[in-house]
Formats: sequence, C-alpha cells, structure tokens
Amino acid sequence: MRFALLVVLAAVATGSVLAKLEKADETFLKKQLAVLKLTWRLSSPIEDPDQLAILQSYNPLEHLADYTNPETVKHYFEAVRDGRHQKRGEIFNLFERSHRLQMIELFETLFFIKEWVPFFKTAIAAREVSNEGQFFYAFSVALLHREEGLQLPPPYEVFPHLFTTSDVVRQAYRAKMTQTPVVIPMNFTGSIRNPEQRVSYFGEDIGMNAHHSHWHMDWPFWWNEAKYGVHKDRKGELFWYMHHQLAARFDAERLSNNLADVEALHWEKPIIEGFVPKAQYKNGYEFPSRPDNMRFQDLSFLSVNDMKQYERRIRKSIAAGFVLDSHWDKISINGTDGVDILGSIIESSQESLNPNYYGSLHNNAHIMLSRVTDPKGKFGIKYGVLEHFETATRDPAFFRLHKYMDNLVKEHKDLLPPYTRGELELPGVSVEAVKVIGKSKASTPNLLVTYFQDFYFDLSNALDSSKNVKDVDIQAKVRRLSNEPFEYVLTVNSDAEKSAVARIFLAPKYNYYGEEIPLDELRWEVIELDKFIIKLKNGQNVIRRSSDASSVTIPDRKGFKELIKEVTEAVAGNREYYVDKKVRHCGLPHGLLLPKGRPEGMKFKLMVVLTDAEQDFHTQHYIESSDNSLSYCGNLGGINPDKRPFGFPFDRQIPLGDIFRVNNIKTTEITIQNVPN
Ligand code: CUO
Repeated sequence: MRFALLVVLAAVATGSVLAKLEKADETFLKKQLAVLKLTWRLSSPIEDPDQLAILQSYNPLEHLADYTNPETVKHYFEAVRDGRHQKRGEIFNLFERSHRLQMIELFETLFFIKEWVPFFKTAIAAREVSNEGQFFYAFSVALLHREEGLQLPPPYEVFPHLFTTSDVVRQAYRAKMTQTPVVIPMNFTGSIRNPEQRVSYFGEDIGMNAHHSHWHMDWPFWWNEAKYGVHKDRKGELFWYMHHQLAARFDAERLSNNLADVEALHWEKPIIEGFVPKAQYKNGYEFPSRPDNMRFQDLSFLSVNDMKQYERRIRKSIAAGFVLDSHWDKISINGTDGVDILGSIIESSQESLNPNYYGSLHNNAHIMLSRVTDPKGKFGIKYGVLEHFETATRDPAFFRLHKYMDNLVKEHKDLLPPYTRGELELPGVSVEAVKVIGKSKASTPNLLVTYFQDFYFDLSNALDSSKNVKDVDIQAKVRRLSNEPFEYVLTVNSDAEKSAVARIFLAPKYNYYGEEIPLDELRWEVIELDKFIIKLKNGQNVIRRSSDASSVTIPDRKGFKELIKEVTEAVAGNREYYVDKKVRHCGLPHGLLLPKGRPEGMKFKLMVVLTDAEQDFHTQHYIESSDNSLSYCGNLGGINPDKRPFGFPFDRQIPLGDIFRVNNIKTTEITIQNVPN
C-alpha cells in the first residue's frame, strides 16, 4: 500500500506520468520474472529450477511441427548441436556476416512463435546452448517487437565487460574469490594528458551506450520488413537524425570543455586520435588499441579504395538529386523523403536501394576503423570497440566517423530549397516569452545547472558462479553527468483554440573561437530537447513543461537485482508493481539531456518553434509518456507522428535569418553552469 502511494506521488510530481502507469497483473508479472531470470548470468548454465525443468522436458527439434518456420528452427538447433554455429564464450559481432546470419535464424525462430509459452520454452532451449551474445541480442530484439511493456535488464548489468574496464573486472573477481563485498570506482579510459579525456564522460557514459545499443535493437539494419511484417517508419532518416544529434551533442560537450568541434574522418588522412579501451572481452581477449595518427588500411575483403568509390557514387547521386536503383532507374531524392532513402543507403540496411552499387558505407566504416591495427588478421587481434553498439561511442573516432556520414546528409540537405516564411509561420499564434526555471527553490531563471554524481551498477554478471562460491555484492561506481530538473515556461498568445506542436532546441551561442555562431551554421549544431503537443485556448496561455518529460530522454533503468526483487515480491503478492507499457529502452538518459556547460557558465540559445499540430502531426500515432523517446527513437513498429522532416526547421539552409523572424519562433538566451557536487 505504501508503495502504491509513493508511485502516485512520484507521478504527480513528474507531470503526465500518472495516466500511463498501470498495475501489472499476474500474467504480466510472471512473464517479467521469467525474462529476468532467463537473462541472469548468461555465461553460466540456467540455474532457476522452473526453467531447468522446462529445459529438461522440451527440445524444439522434437516439436518442429508446432513452428510456422520449421526449416529455420531445425537448421538453427541442429547447427548449434553439431557445433557449426558460434560456440558459447566466443565473441558475437553483429558486423560479422556469419555471426549475423546465425543470429537472424535464432531471431526468426523466436519472433515467429505466436504464443508466449512455446516462445519462452524455445528461448530457454536456445539460452542454454547458444552463444550468449547471439542469444541476448536475438532474444532482446524478438521480445521488444512482440511483448509490450516487458523490461529487459540494463545491458551494462547483463554484459558488464562491454561497459567497464579490465581493472574493474579484475577487482570484482578478487572480491568474489575473497568473498568481500565491494564498490569499485571506475575511471574513464585515458589520462589527463589526453585532451579527449575531458569528454570521455559523454562517450563512455553507460546510459549513453545502453541507449545506442538499444537504438540498434529497435532499428536493426538487417530488419526485413516484408518478411517480419513490421514497418520501420523513416528508418533511414532516423538513423541519420539520431546519430546527427549525437554528433551535435558531442560538439556541445567539447565546447563545454574548451575543445574544438570534432572533425570528420577522411579515407586519405590520418585518424588523429588514438584510443586505448583498456577493456577485455569476457573470454580474455583484449579490445584492440589504436595509436594516434594511424592511416586506414586495406582489409582482406575490403579496400580503402572501395570505400572511396562508394563515397564518390553517393556524393554524385546527391549532387544529381537522384539515386539509381538496382534496375538503374532514377529515384528522386529532392523531396522530403530523400533523406530517408539516402540514410538507408549510407547505413546501409536491408531496405537500401542498390547495395551492389552504393556498398555499405557506414557499416564498413565501423569495420575498417575497428580493424585498423590488425587489418589482415595477422596477429589474431579481436574486434575493436567500433564493432559493438554497446562499446562504439567510447572511442572518440566514433564521432569522427559519424560526422563523416553526417556531412554527406548535409550535402543533400543543403541542396534542398530553404523553408519559406509560409512554411514556418503559424498565423494567429505568437510566443511572447520563453523561460527555463530550475526546480530547486534557489534557482535563477534561465540558469540551468549540471553536475556530476555517482552512479552504481552491479557486476555480478561479469563473474562466473559455482555452488561453492557464494554471490557477494560487487558494484562499480562511476561519475556521471546529470542536471537539476527544470521547467520550460512558455507564454503563448493565440487568436483561437488550436493544437500546436512545440519543438524545443538548444545550441551553443559562441564557437570555439568565441565568435557568435551565425544562424546558418548554428542550425547544424542544434540539439533537440523536446517535442510535444500543446492545446492553446483563445487568448494568453502559460504552458509549463517538465524537463523529465523530454521526448529525447528516458529515466535510468532500474538495476537488474532490484528488478528481480521487486517482481519476485509482486509475484508472491507482497507488493504492487506498476508498469508503463510504453516504456522504451532506447533514449538518452535524463542526465545527458543538457550539455555540461562550464563552471563559470556557458551561453546557449534556446529556441522554441510552434507549428500547427493538425497539419504537422498524426495525432493518432502520438504516444505521450515520459518514458517515450520519440525524437531519437521513433515509433517502434508504427507510424512516426511527426510529418515534418526530423530536425525541422533547422535541417535546411537558412541563408536569410529574417525568415526565422516569425511570431511562432522564439529564441531566448540561457546559461548552463556546471557546479561541483
Ligand atoms: Cu550507431 Cu554507427 O550507427 O553506430
């Protein structure tokens, strides 16, 4: 009862959450508990007695007639049984074609099972025999696409090796062997002598890496729409936009730390910054290091020249305003959906047009960068951090790689006509004032505060277990960026009742040299903070919106052990458990909503753009929930409610800033200050 009350109070405090929370029923709770138990300590055999009993009584190969795709199921389980697929303990790499094809077999095995019971029995059978990386990825993608509201444990507690450094894992082993509970401080890689170290808190943030890995589970490049019957709306465009935003975010962090914007990769130029991940795979192999100033190398199956050719073809098509499909027919990219076509080609995904011609620029760039220190496999060095979505952003070169992709899209966007005043205006509506106010009592209007705070995560799953060595509490402690919650206060006049879409953006006011950034440059640096629908009445409206409700962020996930405890108690009837079924795993953590800013304060421009909701939004596809991260993570399995191009109205050139002087767009100067905690 006390818990229920707390939930309600929390919901009231954060605004719109209340209506979305529902009490989980017994069926839901049992499923949730089963998922958590199944994904606990994936490198060890199943321990749970109920799941062991299922494992012993159910062999998918003896039930082939029950599956809609028996061929796939048969092939998968026979290949695993006969040792033809990846073995347990090996490194699963989605970028490696054979690994991916094996994973897809397992994904399809699970995804096409309609009922929960056979789905879960099959998952148990697979979990025991499959490569654990392959299993977790396939199972997660299947679950996210079939079961609404069930939560997966945070990825940094499933495979801690991918989120922490070797010294931490070593200390964790020591703690377990000596049966001593411990909290292990985790430092970012590198040293104070490396200027890149100043922004490592961003690329190495565990929530950031969790977001990125989940984005790629929600929007897999190998997704086959026709076969799976689930449309991935504007996937190519979202691929560009989410990564574009990460690049803009990274630059804002750099500026906050007196570093110049990150430069794009170039196939002919050295990769200036090296990277030493100081991390190890669970099977003992090191993640490779890269010294400064390495040059790209030909791999045995892909040359630097191939990459240049693919880039040349893409850029030629951008300049021409059309791409060529596999029949050599021209497909225009001059419309607003051009970026979707282009994004798919660059990424490249299952939906890419003419992959033989345009190649797989982005995916192969990840591989080229990841393998640069042992391009021919001469030393048997394993995959670099760039080949796992869980680890990729740790390497500063990730942002250089994505800036390179981003510049291609910019070339395209810059060829589209700038928005006209008519396209920007919302007649009858004017934003009179915009303010941001921190939620603490002492806060000054338009001054937002960031700080670093300790965050703890559990390392149990990094370690093996045995009946004779009991679990002890072993946690990592890491400093993470966070911000004081705040509110936007918009004063809006309207000449009629109407619905509007509010889009809120932030951009640094000054560049690295201290010059004010002109609007036409600023537009490519803007960070989206929020997007939501507002209802205007005739006359003056004062709209307050909480930063917690942001459409780009999600709350930090509950810890694995905490989830298991809460759900176990709820299953036993000892507590109530509330769930928001629209919860997303994808989304930047709340703590990263704002760039760090500077200790002395850093000036930013906050831009609020209101447009007509009836014209701009498919309101029937709009899900309002503070756990939803629509702006970066799209609508999973549905239509994206926003009809405008992502990033509108900053996605196109702004040769004349006057065009933006319309009543429904308002810019306010704010300061972000990083304070000690
Ligand atoms: Cu997310 Cu390159 O696509 O890392």
